[in-house]
Amino acid sequence: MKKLLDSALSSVIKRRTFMKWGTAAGSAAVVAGNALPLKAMASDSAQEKTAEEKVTWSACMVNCGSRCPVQVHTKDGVITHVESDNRGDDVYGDHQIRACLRGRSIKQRVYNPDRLKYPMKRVGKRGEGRFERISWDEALDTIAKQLKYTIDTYGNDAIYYQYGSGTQGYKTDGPFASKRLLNMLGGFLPYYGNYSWGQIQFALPFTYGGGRPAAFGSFTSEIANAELLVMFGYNPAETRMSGGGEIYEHINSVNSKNVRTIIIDPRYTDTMLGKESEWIPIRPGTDAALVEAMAWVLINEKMVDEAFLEKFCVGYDEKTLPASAPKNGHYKAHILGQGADGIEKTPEWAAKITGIPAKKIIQLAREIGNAKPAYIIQGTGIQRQANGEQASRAICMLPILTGNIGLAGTNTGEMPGNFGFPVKTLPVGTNPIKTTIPFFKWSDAIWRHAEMTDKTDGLQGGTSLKNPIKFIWQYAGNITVNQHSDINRTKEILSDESLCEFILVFENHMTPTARFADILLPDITTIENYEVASNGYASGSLGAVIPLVPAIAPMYECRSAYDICSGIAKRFGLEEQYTEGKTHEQWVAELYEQMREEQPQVPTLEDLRRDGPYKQLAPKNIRIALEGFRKDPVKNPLGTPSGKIEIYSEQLATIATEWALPEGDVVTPLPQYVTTWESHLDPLTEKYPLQLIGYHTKGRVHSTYHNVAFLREAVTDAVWMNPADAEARGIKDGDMLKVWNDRGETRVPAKVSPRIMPGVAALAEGAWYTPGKDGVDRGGSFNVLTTQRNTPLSKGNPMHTNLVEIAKA
Ligand SMILES: Nc1nc2c(c(=O)[nH]1)N[C@H]1C(S)=C(S)[C@@H](COP(=O)(O)OP(=O)(O)OC[C@H]3O[C@@H](n4cnc5c(=O)[nH]c(N)nc54)[C@H](O)[C@@H]3O)O[C@H]1N2
Ligand SMILES: Nc1nc2c(c(=O)[nH]1)N[C@H]1C(S)=C(S)[C@@H](COP(=O)(O)OP(=O)(O)OC[C@H]3O[C@@H](n4cnc5c(=O)[nH]c(N)nc54)[C@H](O)[C@@H]3O)O[C@H]1N2
Ligand code: SF4
Ligand SMILES: [Mo]
Repeated sequence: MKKLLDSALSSVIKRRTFMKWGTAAGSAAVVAGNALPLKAMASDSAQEKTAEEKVTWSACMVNCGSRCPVQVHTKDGVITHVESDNRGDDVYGDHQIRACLRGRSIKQRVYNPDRLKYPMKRVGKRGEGRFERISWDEALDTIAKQLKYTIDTYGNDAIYYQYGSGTQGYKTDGPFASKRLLNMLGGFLPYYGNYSWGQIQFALPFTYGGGRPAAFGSFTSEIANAELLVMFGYNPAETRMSGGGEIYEHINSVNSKNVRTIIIDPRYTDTMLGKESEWIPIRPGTDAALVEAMAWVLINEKMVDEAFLEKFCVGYDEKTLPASAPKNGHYKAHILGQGADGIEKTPEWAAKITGIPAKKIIQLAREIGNAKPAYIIQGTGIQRQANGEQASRAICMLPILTGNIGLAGTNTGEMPGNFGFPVKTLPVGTNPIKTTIPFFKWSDAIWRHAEMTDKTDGLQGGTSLKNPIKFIWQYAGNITVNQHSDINRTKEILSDESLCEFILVFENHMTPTARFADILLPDITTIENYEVASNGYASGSLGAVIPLVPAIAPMYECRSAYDICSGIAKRFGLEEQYTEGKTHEQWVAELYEQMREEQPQVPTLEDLRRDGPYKQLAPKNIRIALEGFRKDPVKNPLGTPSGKIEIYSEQLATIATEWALPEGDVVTPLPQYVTTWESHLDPLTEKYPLQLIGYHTKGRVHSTYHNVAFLREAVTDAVWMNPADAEARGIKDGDMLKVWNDRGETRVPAKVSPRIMPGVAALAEGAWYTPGKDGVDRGGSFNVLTTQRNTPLSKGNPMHTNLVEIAKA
């Protein structure tokens, strides 16, 4: 048993190249001064005492959009290795949901030297990372006391439930367990929107109406019915990696008809790699200008679908322009130079903005105009720009103008739709606090809550905040430090302990956010927990019900959030109300039975846990976005005020006049290109000449899996630079660089490559913030460079809009 543990641990630890460590082979492993008590890892559970190998179904539950089952092999209660879904014949439709390298290295996350072992309280200054071990009783007493104090002194709205997507797959634990408790205590300040889709999700309901699945278009299976596939910053080979999900369906669809594929992205991404028909590099933040010039070509060459526009849309030309709009307020006038700005959106005009030659723009417009049908899609990097709302609406103009909507082989221009199996969740009750803040504005709500209103900062459900945030509840997130913008500013805000008085963090590892905790709680990993998960939100047509059974006993003193919250509830005399007399596992089983009553085709829980995930394909009739509307727009109107596709949005026209926007921010009723701060046209380019964009890397999921050493070796963090930009700075591939702007600086090696366009640099987000003694980040952590200034409409995260300078370190 001990031998097995030693070898499991040392195989993890040996690979750890980026932190000093020492192991005493065969005895305790010492990592960064942190003794791993092997005894604490021993399990007493009877079933794990046999020397037989056991295989347990579990899953990778992180927020990558997929959700891959894994088979965890254990011997004597110790994980030996992890296998993917390998059942069946793997034919498309009943294909294996194969985990990527990250999921397959889940053992390295579970047995990680950073693993938290017992509850701790902060000693020293907040953020210093100095902690003292405490008992669970002391931890729970402290949390209960602080909750009570916060509620009595300020009110429940001073407690903020922080964004955190590390256990996206949970249905009964984690976020659900947390919110169930907080609601019982009188509620908490909630956020709306999210870091992933903040802008697109806010903007597109103005065009297509709300009430649909979150900003979701046609399934990627529809690509098989298309003649042309146009992808704006959509990179499924890296960000939709699971064998069950979008990329698999995407490849399957493209290959089945050899569909012509055009990808528009400043980077030559993994989705291309010789499989694309054409790569069109574009200057970041300028997609809307490209679309407008293509609209100019389509209009002038009579390739727009006038009948479609008249019947299904509002605001294309004067025929359907709302009465409240100004004369020539329609899209056609705007494109032809007869609108308010008087600028004709010619290919030459757009060429200067986008960096794409006019001839190429004309050719692309003609291709789209002639392709019947065309499947047009965008990723979410585009909307993580300062004009992200405009760009995401603008891209949808291509399918709208050409009538590529609601038919086989088409897409609305949105992210693809996916099938979600309806697994039941732990009931969380209701939150009496009705005012919500945009997900991105929590750091403001700590220090300037009194200035925040609906019209300035996007509050919803109320017009002001009674209280600042005094208590942050961070479950499975690295947002509070690493994943939010402008780490140096965030640190400044958090280090003033008179502002936010308490930070509670539930984690598996000692992350940059964990270091800022006042009380730090060691959560069990998903491999140590019971759950029944559904497929992820990017699983293509393949729905799944995925069983999780603990492969190993909880390590060290780790506890589940459900158990922790039960313990806090007990201190409020609410234990019985919280648990209803049930353990977490009993909830899982009960909710599963409730689902089976509605979905009788699903196997019993016992069978599911033994045989592995149950799979079910999406019904055919949900795969084409807006199909019902296209068939009968009267019977199936959209959720917009007019019931039609709103090219001109009266709602946005109202917002444009009523909201208080900072200088330089605009909201417009039409989807159009707007220049922004820190664009290629900002005078700041004199000091910081390079546009730095981020992207999500196959090397990790945000910051999760960052501490798996062999993933760091496989996908090195490096800043992409075009050879022309590198040469101008005397930089060679592999050189250590400093990348900086007024907000901060990071050190990261160079990747000099023609895979990135000139004038633009790119760095993967998610690396752990690792400041040196001088305060400069050595970890390649992107968010030392980003700003807390929000986008105009959703008040969201423009994390890919940054001007920087780069030099050899
Ligand atoms: N610059 C820049 N910043 C970005 C982005 C960007 O593109 N650029 N992207 C943004 C986006 S889209 C998102 S969604 C966010 C993501 O931000 P987060 O939601 O913070 O995601 P992660 O960084 O993966 O952090 C998840 C944390 O959960 C922990 N965790 C994993 N499993 C468990 C568990 O079982 N229990 C507990 N308690 N903890 C667990 C992990 O250790 C990790 O620290 O980042 C945003 N930040
Ligand atoms: N492996 C892995 N998978 C993930 C994640 C992860 O961290 N790792 N994160 C998951 C989450 S929560 C999310 S939200 C998604 C995000 O995944 P994506 O939607 O793919 O988002 P990004 O990677 O931010 O950006 C996508 C592409 O947009 C490009 N881009 C940036 N700015 C512009 C622009 O102005 N115009 C154009 N045309 N392109 C631009 C970038 O170069 C990048 O290739 O990925 C999910 N999947
Ligand atoms: S990271 Fe995503 S694609 Fe990879 S195994 Fe986990 S769920 Fe699957
Ligand atoms: Mo995300």
